[in-house]
Amino acid sequence: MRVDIISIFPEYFAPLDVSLIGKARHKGLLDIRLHQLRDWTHDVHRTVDDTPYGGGPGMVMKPEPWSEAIDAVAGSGGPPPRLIVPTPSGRPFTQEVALEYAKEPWLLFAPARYEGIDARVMAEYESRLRVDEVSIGDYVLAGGEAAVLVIVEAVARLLPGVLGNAGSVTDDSFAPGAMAGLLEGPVYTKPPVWRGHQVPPILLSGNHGAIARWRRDEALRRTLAKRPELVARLGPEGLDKRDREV
Ligand code: 6GU
Repeated sequence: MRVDIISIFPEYFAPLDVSLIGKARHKGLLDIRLHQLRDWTHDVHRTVDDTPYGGGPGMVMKPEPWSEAIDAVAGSGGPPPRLIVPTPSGRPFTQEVALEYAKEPWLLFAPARYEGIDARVMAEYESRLRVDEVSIGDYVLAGGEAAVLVIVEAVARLLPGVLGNAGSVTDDSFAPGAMAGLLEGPVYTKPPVWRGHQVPPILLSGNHGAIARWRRDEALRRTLAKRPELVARLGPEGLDKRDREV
C-alpha cells in the first residue's frame, strides 16, 4: 500500500519509522511518503493560513497550497488515491472503516491545523476523488496529524504480512469473528502464581472448548461493565443461549 501525507509538520510522523510500521516499510509492504505543504506556497513567508470570512477566532487554511499539493501528489502515479481528511466533524473512524481502507492500494492524508481547511477544497475534490472526512473520536485535537498516526497504525496492521500472527487480527475487539462486537477479556502468561494472584485454572486445563467458552464469558462480562451499548448493538443473532446466562 502507498500512503502519502501532506502536512505543515512532516516531522510529526517520525514514529512511522518505528516498530510494526517501520518493519512493514522496511519489508516493502508499506510505501509512506511525507510532503511539506509549505512547498506549494509562493510567498516568502510560505503562508498557509488566513483569517476566516465572517469573523471569529483562529485561522483557516488557504485553498491554494492544498489544491496544488493534492493535485501534484494525487497525479503522481496510476489510478488516483482515496483522499482522507481528518477532522472532528467527520464520520467516525471505526474498525469497519479501517478494514475498508486496508483494501485500498493508495491513501492520501490531508491533516489540517488551525480551524481547518477552506471548505471549497472538499467541494472541489469531491467531484474528482473519493474524499473521506473522518474523526477519531469525540474530543478536539490541535491538528489532524495525531489522527493520521492512529488511522495509519489501525490500517497497516491489517495488511497481509504486517502482523506476525494473523490470528491477532481476527481475535481483536471489534473484529468480525467469534468475539465480534465484544471487548477482549483478560490475558495471562507465566508464572502461574504472581504475588499471590493465580492465573484462572481453566486456562491451564487443556480443555480448549471450555477455554473458548470462558473467554467468551469474560469478554461479555467486560463489555457489559464497560460498554453496555455494544452488547445492545449485538442484537438477538449476536448472542447465543449460553451468553444470555452471563
Ligand atoms: Cl481527525 N482532528 C482533530 N483536529 N481533532 C479530532 C479529530 C481529528 N478526531 C477527533 N478529534
